[in-house]
Amino acid sequence: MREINSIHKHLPALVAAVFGVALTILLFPLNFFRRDRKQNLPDSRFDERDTLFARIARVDGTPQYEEYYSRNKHLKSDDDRSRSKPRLCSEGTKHYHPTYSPQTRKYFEEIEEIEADRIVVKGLKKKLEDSKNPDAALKEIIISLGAVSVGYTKLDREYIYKYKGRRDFHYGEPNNLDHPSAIIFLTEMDFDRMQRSPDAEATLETSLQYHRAAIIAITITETLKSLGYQAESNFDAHYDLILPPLAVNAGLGELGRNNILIADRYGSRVRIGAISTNFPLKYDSPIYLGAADFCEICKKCADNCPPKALSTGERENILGVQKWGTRVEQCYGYWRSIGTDCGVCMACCPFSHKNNLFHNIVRKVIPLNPWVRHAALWFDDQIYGRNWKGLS
Ligand code: B12
Ligand code: SF4
Ligand code: SF4
Repeated sequence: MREINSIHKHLPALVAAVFGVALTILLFPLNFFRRDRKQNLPDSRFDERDTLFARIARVDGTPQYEEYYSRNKHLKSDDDRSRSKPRLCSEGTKHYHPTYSPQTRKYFEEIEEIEADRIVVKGLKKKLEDSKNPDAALKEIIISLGAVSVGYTKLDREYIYKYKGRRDFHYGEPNNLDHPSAIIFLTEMDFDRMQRSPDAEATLETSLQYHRAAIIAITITETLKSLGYQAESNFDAHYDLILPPLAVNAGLGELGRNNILIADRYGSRVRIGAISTNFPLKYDSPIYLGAADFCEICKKCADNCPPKALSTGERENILGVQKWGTRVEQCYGYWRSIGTDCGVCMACCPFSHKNNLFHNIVRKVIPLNPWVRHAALWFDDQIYGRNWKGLS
């Protein structure tokens, strides 16, 4: 009897101890002992002419078309097939929407017309001239223009396209950009609109954020030029740079299985904009979110990608870099068959959940160890489901 009383007396302490030990094991910060997994640089520079959008931009009968497919015969039939399908946002495509699709087109067309506002540039120039810490002031300015994150990084030449190729007039020109640094920033894609992926509303959000990112990049470029520095903008269809790896180096996130950036607090639900420059900048360092480690067990993007364009397997060596690849023809071919830019792999990623207190606590513990990642994935599957439904 005395023994039972004694157990009863000590039961709360015992339960607390067991719970404490379990919690310590679950939250043990194994990442503390993690050796830095530094990314290799790609072993060659990428030719912009080989990017999918540049390939699709070629027009049958032009010298550029003939030149490209004489060197890349194996790509011709796939590309011709994609080109023969209706254009994105066209009437008659599966996900055409009478309001969103024309609006999306209009936003994309307007991006080509964007010019920096001279009065805004004058004000920003003064702000940077008056600042004791222009490097930090520039970050504040970029956030005030609508970005959610900004980072600075050295501009490795491996991330500058070797040749230009998106438009016929510069097709095949060597890209001689030699700026030492890059300013990389992110704009957030609206959570609710992205939940509609692959519907037209998600593509509208793509166009809106491309628009916003272009205004920011062009405004900052003009401001830096007005201070006497060199600068070039990178935004939709106007790229010198491969952006996701630069965003990783600028400390904005990690590369995921979905082959795009998983950013801190926003997951993949971001657009990336950039300015290359010789403006003096203090570089940021890459961060560890546990995201790529989580990708090893998650695979949600690959399982839910409608044309199965993402890998469910191990990372591969792609041009000297260990990463998961994308079957780009499958991805883009699917876009042309439905008339939108899909976006399921951005929207369904558990890291893309809303930026709120609950999800941010989970984001904080995910880097700790593999047990937390398994638990987080199990809860994610229970709460949000494994199969992408979106809101459509
Ligand atoms: C061409 C292109 C496409 C093509 C081809 C993609 C491809 N993998 O090549 C298609 C049409 C398929 C496509 C699809 C999409 N795209 Co896209 N695309 C681009 C574009 C214009 C060029 C990319 C490129 O040069 N690819 C050729 C080579 C480099 O590709 P790769 O070897 O597969 O390398 C990829 C990654 O591994 C990474 N990378 C390359 N080298 C290295 C090295 C290291 C060390 C690391 C860590 C990473 C890394 O960057 C490449 C990104 O595509 C970029 C803008 C830009 N300038 O970066 C946007 C861009 C990558 N796309 C973007 C997005 C969001 C998408 C989509 C989700 C569509 C959508 N709804 O917006 C899908 C996702 C497809 C996927 N899961 O891969 C965003 C990514 C934002 C983010 N969160 O990271 C970008 C940055 C546009 C932007 N300004 O925001 N895209
Ligand atoms: S959905 Fe899962 S596997 Fe895909 S990028 Fe996000 S975390 Fe990684
Ligand atoms: S955009 Fe859609 S089709 Fe392309 S990789 Fe992502 S989920 Fe797959």
